[in-house]
Amino acid sequence: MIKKIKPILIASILCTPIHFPIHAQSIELEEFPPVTDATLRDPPAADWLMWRRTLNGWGFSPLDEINRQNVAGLRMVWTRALTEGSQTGTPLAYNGVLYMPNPNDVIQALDAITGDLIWEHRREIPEDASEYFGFLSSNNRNIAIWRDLIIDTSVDDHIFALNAVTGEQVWETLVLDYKTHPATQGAGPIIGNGKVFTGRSCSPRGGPDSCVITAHDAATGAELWRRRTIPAPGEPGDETWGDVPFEERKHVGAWMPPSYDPELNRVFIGTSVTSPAPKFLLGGADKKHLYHNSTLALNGDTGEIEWFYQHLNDHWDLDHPFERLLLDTKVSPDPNAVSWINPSLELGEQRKVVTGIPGKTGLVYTLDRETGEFLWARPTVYQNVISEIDGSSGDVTVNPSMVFREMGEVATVCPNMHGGKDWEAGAYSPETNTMYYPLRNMCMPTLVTDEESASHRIYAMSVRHEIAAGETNLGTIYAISAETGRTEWKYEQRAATASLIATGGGLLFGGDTNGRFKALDQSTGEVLWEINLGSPITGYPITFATKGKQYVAVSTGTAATTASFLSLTPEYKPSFANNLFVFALP
Ligand SMILES: [Ca+2]
Ligand SMILES: [Ca+2]
Repeated sequence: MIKKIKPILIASILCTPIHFPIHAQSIELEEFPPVTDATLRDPPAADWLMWRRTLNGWGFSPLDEINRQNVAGLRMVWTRALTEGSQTGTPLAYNGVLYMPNPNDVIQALDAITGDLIWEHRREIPEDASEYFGFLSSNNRNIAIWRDLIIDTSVDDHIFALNAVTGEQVWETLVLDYKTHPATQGAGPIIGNGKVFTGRSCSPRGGPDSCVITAHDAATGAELWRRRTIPAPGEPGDETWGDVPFEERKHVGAWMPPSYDPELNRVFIGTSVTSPAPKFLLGGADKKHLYHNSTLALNGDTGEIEWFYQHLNDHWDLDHPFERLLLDTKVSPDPNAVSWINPSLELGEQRKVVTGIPGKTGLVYTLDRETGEFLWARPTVYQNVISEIDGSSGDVTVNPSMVFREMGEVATVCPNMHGGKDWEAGAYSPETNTMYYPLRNMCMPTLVTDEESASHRIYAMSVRHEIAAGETNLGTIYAISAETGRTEWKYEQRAATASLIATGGGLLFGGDTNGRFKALDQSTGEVLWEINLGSPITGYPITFATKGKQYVAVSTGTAATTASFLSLTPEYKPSFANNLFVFALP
C-alpha cells in the first residue's frame, strides 16, 4: 500500500500551492509501517500516536530513560517557530518524525532528531470564514494518525486526511456548512476501530443541528454517524427543555477530543453549557436541558447514547468537555477526603471506571464506565456552585443561592469560566494509580445581562476574573489517588499551571503561563528541573523515543485564556511566541 514516490510526483507536489518545498531528508517511504487499530490500542513505548497518547486519555508514556535521577541534565536539542494563531498543539511522534499541528490547520512533518522540515501542509481557509469564527477556531489542538494518514478537523468545518509520507491531501469530508451551521473545530480526532471520532463547539447562530459529535471512516472519510447533543421534539430528553422551541436550543458543544474503550466499543465525550447560560432565560431553572454538561457514553458503531451522566445544571459557563480517564482500579473512596460516595459501593471492589475532572468546577467524578453508575465525587479547588450530590443516584444539587433568577443579578461564581480546570489536560500514572491535574484558584464576579457591552453576551453574562478569596497562588497541581480519592500531594505557585504528562521515569512534565517548563517528581510534587521558554506553555507536552533515545517536546504561544491568567499575576511579563521545543539528555 505504501509506495515509493517517484521524483516526478514529488515535483508535482512542489507545484501545488498548499505545500512548502519538500526537502531532501524526506521520510524513507518503504520504511513507513502502517499504524493499525491494534497499534493504537497498545502503542509501542517509543511512540506518541494521539492526543493523550492512548485511547484511555491517560497522557502517560512508559519511557524511563529520563527519570528522577537524571532529569536535571535535560537540555534543548532543537526549536522551531510555529504559525500564528491560538497555539495549543500536540505533536505526534512516529517513525522518526514529529507531526506538528500548527494554528489554522497548518501541519508539519519534522525530523524528530534534527527538527528539519520534511513537509508542510497549509489548508486553504476561505476568506469569509473569519466572519463566522473567532480566535478560538485557529486552535489546532491535536491530529490523529491511522495507517499512512494524518487526520485533522478544519477551521472550515471539514475533516481531512493527508498522506503521512508526502503531506498530500488524500480525502476531505464536509461536516457542516459553516455559513449556515458554524461550529468551532479547535479539537481534532481520536481514532478507534478505523473510525474517526470528533466533537466540536457550536455557534448559537448554527442552532441545534450544528451541535454534533461524529464518526467517519478513517480510510475514506465517509460519515458513519452523527449524534446531536440536543434532543429534538419526540426524542428522549426533549421534555428536559420544557417549551423551548427546538431552534432556540443552542450551543451544547463537545469541544474537546473524546476517549474510547475498544472492549466496550464506546466513545466517552463531554459537553458544554447552553447559550444563554442562566436557565431562567431558557424555559426555567428547574429544567435539565440535556445533554448539556454531561458525560455521554456513545456506541462506537451507531452513536447511540448508551448512558449519560449530567455533572452540573450550568447557569455560569462551567463547561464539562474535558478529557475522560478510562481505567480499571480498586475503588475505596476515603470518607475523610471524598465528599460524596455511593453507599452501595463495596470498598475495594475492582471496577472499570471513567474518572478525572471533566469540568471547570474542578470536581473529580468517578463513574462505572459500563453502566454509568455514580461511584464517588469530590471537590478540589474552591467551588460554590454544587452543594450536594446524592450518592445513591448521583443526582447533583446546585447551590440555590448561586442560581440566577432575573436580569441584573450579580454573584461571585467559583471557579470561573477558565476553571478550576479548563482545556489544559491532566494525566494519570498507572505506576502510582494517581491522577495529576493542573488547576487554578479562580472566581468570577458575574452580572446577568444581555446588553451589547456584556463581556460574554453569548451567555448573557458580564464577568471579571479574580484569584479565589484567601488564596495568593493562581496555579496548582493536585495529585489525587484514583483508588481512595485522597490528595496525595498538592503543588502551588503564582503562575497558572498548564497541561501535564506522566512518564515511566516517575516524572510529570508541565508548564505555566510564565513560560516555565518543569519536571516534577510524581510521588512528591518536587520540582526536579525547570527551563524558561519565554512564552506561556500552551501546547500539550509529549515524550517519545527514536533510535533508542528519549525526547520531550512541548510548545509555547498564546491561547484564549493566557491573557486572563496573566492579568492576575501582573509581575509576570512573558513574550507570546508560538514555538516548538524538543529536549533530551546529553
Ligand atoms: Ca485543525
Ligand atoms: Ca463555554
